[in-house]
Amino acid sequence: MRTQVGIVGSGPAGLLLAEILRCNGIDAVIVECKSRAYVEGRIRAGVLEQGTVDLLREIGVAHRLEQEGLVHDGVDICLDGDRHHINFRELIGKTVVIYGQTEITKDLIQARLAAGGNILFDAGEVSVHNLDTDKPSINCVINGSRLRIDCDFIAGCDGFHGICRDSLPAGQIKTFGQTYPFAWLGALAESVPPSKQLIYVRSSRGFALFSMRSRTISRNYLQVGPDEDIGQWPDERIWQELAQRLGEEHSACIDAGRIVEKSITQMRSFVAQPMRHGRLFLAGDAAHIVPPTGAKGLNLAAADVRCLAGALKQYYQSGSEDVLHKYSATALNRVWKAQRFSRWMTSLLHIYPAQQDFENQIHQAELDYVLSSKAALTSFAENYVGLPYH
Ligand code: FAS
Ligand code: PHB
Repeated sequence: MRTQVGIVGSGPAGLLLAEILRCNGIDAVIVECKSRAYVEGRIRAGVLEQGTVDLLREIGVAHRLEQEGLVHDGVDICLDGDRHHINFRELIGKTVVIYGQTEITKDLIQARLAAGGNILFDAGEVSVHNLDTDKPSINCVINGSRLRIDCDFIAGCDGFHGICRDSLPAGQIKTFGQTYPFAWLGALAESVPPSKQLIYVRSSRGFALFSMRSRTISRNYLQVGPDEDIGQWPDERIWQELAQRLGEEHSACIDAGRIVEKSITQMRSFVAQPMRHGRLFLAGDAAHIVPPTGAKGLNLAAADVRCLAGALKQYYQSGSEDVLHKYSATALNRVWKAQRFSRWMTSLLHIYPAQQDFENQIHQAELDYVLSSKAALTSFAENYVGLPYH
């Protein structure tokens, strides 16, 4: 098979890149190791920056988002029972939209298939080759047959556990990162969210987050130990702990409905740089991971592919590789700022192990200060809604 851009991975990064390229007349093939049902069934992010919404609108994939997305003018932060609303619209005139990553994935897959694009699901033995030449290729097994896809370029959009980042020659890439002494237990439930706002909670028992997917579907999170066993968390215990952390004054509004999915997500910060080697370009979680506190993971993936698609468009229109050569530095400029904000917000809201009591006091004082300072709240708002694109 021959294509202009071979894409490994059909998560948000791969799907969004393929759709932007298609809108610009650039051919792509997506190779995905899982099934369509598996990809569409993954429960992940929920908050979209305005830039991500604008991008989906530009490529004509925002119809359902316009109908079902929930525009939020801010978030609530609850500190030991005291609740504060941070109004982004008042502070900086911007908002965010709540719309599940699952729905974005479904919308993008439907748009691609409806336009005659292809996604090679259930691909086995995926590997990438000849990255240092102008004829890179993707090898895989589809329905038992070996396939080689000859490309001009390859986009590694295969997430943190994919094969593209590890296909770069040893020593060509530097990685940075840290893990956190806690994880998130996420629960998706058929229940009316306790508030129209997202509520981030810092309590002596640990962090909690009350989010949503619609007015009748809630998506809630609890800080748990890094090695927590989900089997120790029956639904009743999850609802009880959420209520205890939110505090007596506000927890009366909690609707303890049926939990339809629960899972534990490890917390890490990770960056691989540069995000390019030869004709292979990394985008999204393949290149970076942020702790989900700041709701940046999906939005960073969108920013990466917006940048990469622009560079590929210039190449195919003019033959110039100037913007392609700048891709990694441009993307990393935004990635590191999102890393900073995500780690900072995680530190403010989570309780670290007892041996870090001094740190916990500092974080509490910092959150106290942020909630009392318009300047600090404005900075929080600028970062949460998404910094301007480069
Ligand atoms: P993805 O991981 O989404 O997609 C990569 C794709 O590549 C997958 O479909 C995978 O099957 C495929 N793939 C992997 N290896 C392959 C191979 N060898 N060959 C072919 N295909 C291969 N972000 C937030 O902002 N808020 C959240 O609340 C949040 N919660 C999360 C919870 C979990 C459990 C996880 C893992 C992540 C969460 N994230 C969250 C981050 C998440 O939303 C990512 O940032 C987002 O999925 C990034 O999209 P992609 O870069 O496309 O990577
Ligand atoms: C979510 O709804 O999944 C969500 C919302 C805000 C976050 C993280 C996750 O900071």
